[in-house]
Amino acid sequence: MANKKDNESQGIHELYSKDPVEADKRLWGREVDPLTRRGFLKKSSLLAMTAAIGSMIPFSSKMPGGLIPAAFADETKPFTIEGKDGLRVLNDRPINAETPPHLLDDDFTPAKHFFVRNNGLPPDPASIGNVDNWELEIAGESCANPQKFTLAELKKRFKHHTYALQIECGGNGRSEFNPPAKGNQWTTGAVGCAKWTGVRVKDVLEACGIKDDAVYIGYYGADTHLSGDPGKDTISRGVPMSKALEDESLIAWGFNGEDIPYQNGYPLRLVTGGWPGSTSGKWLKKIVIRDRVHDGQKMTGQSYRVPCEPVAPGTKVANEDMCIMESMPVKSLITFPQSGVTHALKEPFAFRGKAWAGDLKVKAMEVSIDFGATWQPAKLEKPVNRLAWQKWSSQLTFPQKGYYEVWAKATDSEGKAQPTIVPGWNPRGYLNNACHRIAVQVV
Ligand SMILES: Nc1nc2c(c(=O)[nH]1)N[C@H]1C(S)=C(S)[C@@H](COP(=O)(O)O)O[C@H]1N2
Ligand SMILES: [Mo]
Repeated sequence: MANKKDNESQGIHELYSKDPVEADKRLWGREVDPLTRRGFLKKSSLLAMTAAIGSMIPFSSKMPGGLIPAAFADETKPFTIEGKDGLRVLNDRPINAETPPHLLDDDFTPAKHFFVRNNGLPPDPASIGNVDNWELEIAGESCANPQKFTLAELKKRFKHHTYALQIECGGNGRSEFNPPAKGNQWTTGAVGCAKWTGVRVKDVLEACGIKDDAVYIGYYGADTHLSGDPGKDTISRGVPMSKALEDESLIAWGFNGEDIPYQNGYPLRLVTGGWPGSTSGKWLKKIVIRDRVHDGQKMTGQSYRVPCEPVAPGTKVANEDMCIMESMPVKSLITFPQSGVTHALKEPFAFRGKAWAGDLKVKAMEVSIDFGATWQPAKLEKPVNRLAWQKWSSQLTFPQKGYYEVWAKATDSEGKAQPTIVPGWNPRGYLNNACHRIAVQVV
């Protein structure tokens, strides 16, 4: 019996990612309506779930079906990346590692906790050499006066700016899509917010002359393709001129007052906060000003694109019906306490987190302890500057002992709120901004 239970709890993530309705049935004997995701927990299913969780569930009648209980949180694979600590490694070639939510509790994400998303192999540290001589080239058909700058020249010639900027991978949350999407199975941790220091993209491009027909920029970095072929780019994406010329778009060398960490683009990177992380080119060598939408590696086809119109899960979508992702959707995390915490019934439960909304601001934050049946407002702080994440906090009490999930929901300045379950399925599994949940045992 004990053995059977072990097997089941080991396979729970796999079961839910394959077929959440079937997972509910097999693990708890629970029947769920596949469309509404609602279904009564029969007495026997409730007993099975209560036994696995180890306590009773006061709001069990509100618990939606097809949703893996947050109590069964993810396990960490042992693997170390130099300069990083406590990250969950998804892949080691190329390196992809995400940050568990409780390690995103700092106002600004420290270097050791900032996630890593590499498409290829970072440049050999030995080849980086003296960074004062690191060259950045500005070119492209819509650049009137192409030029090269060394890092020392960039620092000398242009005004320095520091902004706290939030970067989130477009595929963050991919692991919850069903049918599953190929690619790194990010849960919640492909996001971070650091204080970046550099010069404005705008100042540098204007010094090189932006022609009237300019519509987009594209970047190239010094990392190499996994195949080892020097003729192939790993990734070369960009943003429209309007985003590139914003005050907060930086060519940065500083990260929380220090050099940018090696895995995060040392010594120079582009930072376009609030947009898919893939637009913030690392190990930056070249920016092109384009007279068309940039067509570099991973700008075309289905990469970093979603269906222009919503589609049913599992639909094949033609390339011409896929649109480039721009500003990221509203989202939030509970960063304290860690999921799985035990809490004394008599004590008030204090918790907190971060919220962000792409190019917009977060205007409201709400929390729920009854699986989203009712919501209470949380305290929300202003961002330190545009495109920085916002801190929020809350305190509440539980009505009785048992198993609870604390859910958090952010609403952006245009009134769009996070969905409580996974939003629009898309072939590559981007833009999952479902509410974050943590498990709390009240004793
Ligand atoms: N040169 C280069 N830039 C890159 C990438 C890359 O593989 N190579 N990955 C992109 C993607 S998809 C993301 S989400 C962010 C991740 O930034 P980070 O690794 O510093 O967290 O970098 C972007 N910039
Ligand atoms: Mo990404």
